[in-house]
Amino acid sequence: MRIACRISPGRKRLSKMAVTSDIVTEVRLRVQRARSVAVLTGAGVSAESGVPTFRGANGLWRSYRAEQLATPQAFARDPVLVWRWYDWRRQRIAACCPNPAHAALAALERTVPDFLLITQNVDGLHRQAGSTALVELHGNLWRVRCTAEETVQDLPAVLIDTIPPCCACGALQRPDVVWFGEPLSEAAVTRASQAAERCEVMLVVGTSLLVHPAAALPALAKRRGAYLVEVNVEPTPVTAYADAAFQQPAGIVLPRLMHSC
Ligand code: BJW
Repeated sequence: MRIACRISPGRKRLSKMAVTSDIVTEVRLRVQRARSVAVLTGAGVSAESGVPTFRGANGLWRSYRAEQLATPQAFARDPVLVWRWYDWRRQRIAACCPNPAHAALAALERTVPDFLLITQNVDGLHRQAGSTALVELHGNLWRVRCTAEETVQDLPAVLIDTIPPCCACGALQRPDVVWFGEPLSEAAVTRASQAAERCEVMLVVGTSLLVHPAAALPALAKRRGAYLVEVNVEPTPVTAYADAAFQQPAGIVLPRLMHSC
């Protein structure tokens, strides 16, 4: 199998085949030897499961405007519209299964003493694949939160009877996700930042790195001396300074990189 890859400026360039096997071997060794590994994932890691990404050709934002759906203002204006969109997405995701990329990351967790998977995804597929050292920075689509009491509840994988759903206290329930302009959980950001600061290797997988504060984590890790590996089908702002960048689907690259870990 051939993996297209780039190497960071300053690295000695080898022939394409040699670079390919060399860089795969180097990444494997770095990961095997690391005491501390952090992984940042985005929608691309679930793309091969059939979950739409946000941006790009088939991304959700192509058909829906983010500001009409993923903001607190949108929810205040039209909770029914926002809930219908989330219910539709839940139904889509309910039909999806974790793919080999999710599985490879769940397996990696079991081999690294200090491991954290930081995901921006709300689909729950990492957990379904068996990941437990996990921070869901943008929440989880399978939970609802009362807009008055802030209590959080799990949702079943069926269509919601009454849209918008209400809490026993009478207030509206909302999806337990982070919308634009809303703060992320402080505990989640602290855990993610600390993992980025101390990791020896960071894998950045399937994210466009356009949304903050998650987008700042790879640069933080790199500044603290981490070896940075990117896996994405397209270039991103990190590609230029990653130590290794694989421009192939995560479901192909990750199992290969983790093969002998
Ligand atoms: C594959 C693949 C395959 C495809 N294999 N790869 C600093 C600078 C600038 C702006 C800001 C800043 N700080 C804050 C902001 C504002 C804002 C922001 O970042 N805006 C930018 C858009 C400019 N950030 C916020 O508002 C955040 N809040 C905040 O900072 O609060 C501060 C505050 C403090 C105190 C009081 C009040 C506020 C919140 C951000 C919340 C983001 N929410 C969403 C929706 C979640 C719920 C839902 O799902 O409905 O999160 S938006 C959406 O984008 C979602 C994603 O998690 C997030 C990131 O997207 P992701 O995962 O990168 O997906 P895509 O589609 O963009 O990319 C997919 C990638 O996969 C592509 O690169 C493909 O190539 C690749 N790919 N197939 C490998 N098979």
